Amino acid sequence: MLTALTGTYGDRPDAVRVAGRTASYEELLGAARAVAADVAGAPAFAVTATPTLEIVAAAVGALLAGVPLVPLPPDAGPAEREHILRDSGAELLDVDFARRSDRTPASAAAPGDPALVLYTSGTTGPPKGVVLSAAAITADLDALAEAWQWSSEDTLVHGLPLFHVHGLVLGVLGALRTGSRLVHTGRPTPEAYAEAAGSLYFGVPTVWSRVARAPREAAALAGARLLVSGSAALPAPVFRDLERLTGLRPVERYGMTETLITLSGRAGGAVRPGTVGTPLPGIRTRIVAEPGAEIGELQLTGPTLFSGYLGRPEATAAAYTEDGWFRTGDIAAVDASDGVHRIVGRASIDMIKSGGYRIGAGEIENALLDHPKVTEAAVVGVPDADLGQRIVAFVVAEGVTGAELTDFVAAHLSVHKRPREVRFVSAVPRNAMGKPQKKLLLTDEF
Ligand code: MCA
Ligand code: AMP
Repeated sequence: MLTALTGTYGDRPDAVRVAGRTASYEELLGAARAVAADVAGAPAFAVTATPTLEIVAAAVGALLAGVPLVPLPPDAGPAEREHILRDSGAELLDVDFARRSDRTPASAAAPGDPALVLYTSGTTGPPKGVVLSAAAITADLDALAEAWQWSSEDTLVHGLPLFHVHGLVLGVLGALRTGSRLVHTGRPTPEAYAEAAGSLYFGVPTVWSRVARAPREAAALAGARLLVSGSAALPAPVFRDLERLTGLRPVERYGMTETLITLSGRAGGAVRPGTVGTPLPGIRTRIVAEPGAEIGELQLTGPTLFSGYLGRPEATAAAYTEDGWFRTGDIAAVDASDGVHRIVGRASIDMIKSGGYRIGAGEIENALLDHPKVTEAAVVGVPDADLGQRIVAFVVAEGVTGAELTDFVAAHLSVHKRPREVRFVSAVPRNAMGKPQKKLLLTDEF
């Protein structure tokens, strides 16, 4: 997977730049070898995934040693950290980029062995560990390199978090696979994107909508070759604003932690706003719809799929149909004339996408119910111009403020999982079975 580190494309002093610090491939390899020596033989290891050269060295070290890396969200509170460490059995490693080794430890790892374990939300319960093999990651990166004509001539720029597929797999391992220079801007701000002078840019829709609202910074991207959006739906007005300001039509792609990226528009191809392109090489899709309907659940198969949820064989089995197709839980439609896919929505109201982060309503509800003053809680995603959806919590509670509850969730789980709005109600509407009627919460009455 690490062709750039084997000398294929030569070396350069600024091969990898993360939040203002640069390293050559040789320096990165030396630091990664030291990590590999530290973790060799362990079942897994964890690193706090602050955007730094250290997390890049940890990801490379994991691959060299054949030991899966568990990247911990840097904003995770104690409950989330403890859950991830306990569930994965990983020990937390402190990486020092200045420590170098010139020897790669022997590893018996095979391509199908776990390389990464990424924690992601379901609709209920705590996050599950998604096990990704080196083989799945390599298949995905090669398919994307083909789709985007991504090569060692490129400078990839992004500022996405390094504990999810988008930032870590595409944004770091993708650069090391293709040999493109990497500039991680620390934060995904319009100013930092403009300054970085890249040829290829990655962003979630919230990032692109902020770029589109900063015309001067957006104009600085006109020299790029390709702008790629993913992790949530790119609103058509943002697509049009970007095209007007940069002269580039952004390419949208679709994926999931469990499947990696499976659908994408092509560099040089015709892209239409609101569409996510066609299946990548090796991916097959089908739409499972009610008779007569054109939209239905998107299901897929292919070499980029995960190896399973760590330690949860039932949850893994439930993610597949009886005939072996992965159920995405997304509702989609396919244009019969050209095979271009459109994501229409999600099957479950309990899966929220906010700022490109996937957040399960049940996880937030459980956190709120852990607060001594809260007796009932129901969480929904409400349309939001900046975040796509924003988390709104409806709670029954006395003697506590909304800000206190927001801080409580931010501190216990993650800052990015905090409700952006808390509404106090006298009761959560429920059906005869006692199940919350969340659709009612989205009406004006509440
Ligand atoms: C505010 N802050 C608080 C609180 N309120 N901190 C603690 N407690 C509070 N109550 C602070 C934060 O610490 C932070 O401070 C600042 O407010 C801003 O935080 P936040 O509001 O969360 O940031 P944002 O500006 O809303 O973030 C927007 C974003 C972010 C940058 C677009 O959502 C983002 O990085 N999204 C990317 C998600 C992603 O990569 N998803 C990929 C999933 P300070 O600024 O001081 O730190 S992988 C995937 O989906 C698949 C495979 C795919 O298709 O890609
Ligand atoms: P995650 O596991 O965090 O990667 O979230 C995966 C989910 O993000 C998918 O199931 C979709 O709901 C959503 N998603 C990713 N890319 C897109 C896209 N281009 N358009 C719409 N939804 C997307």
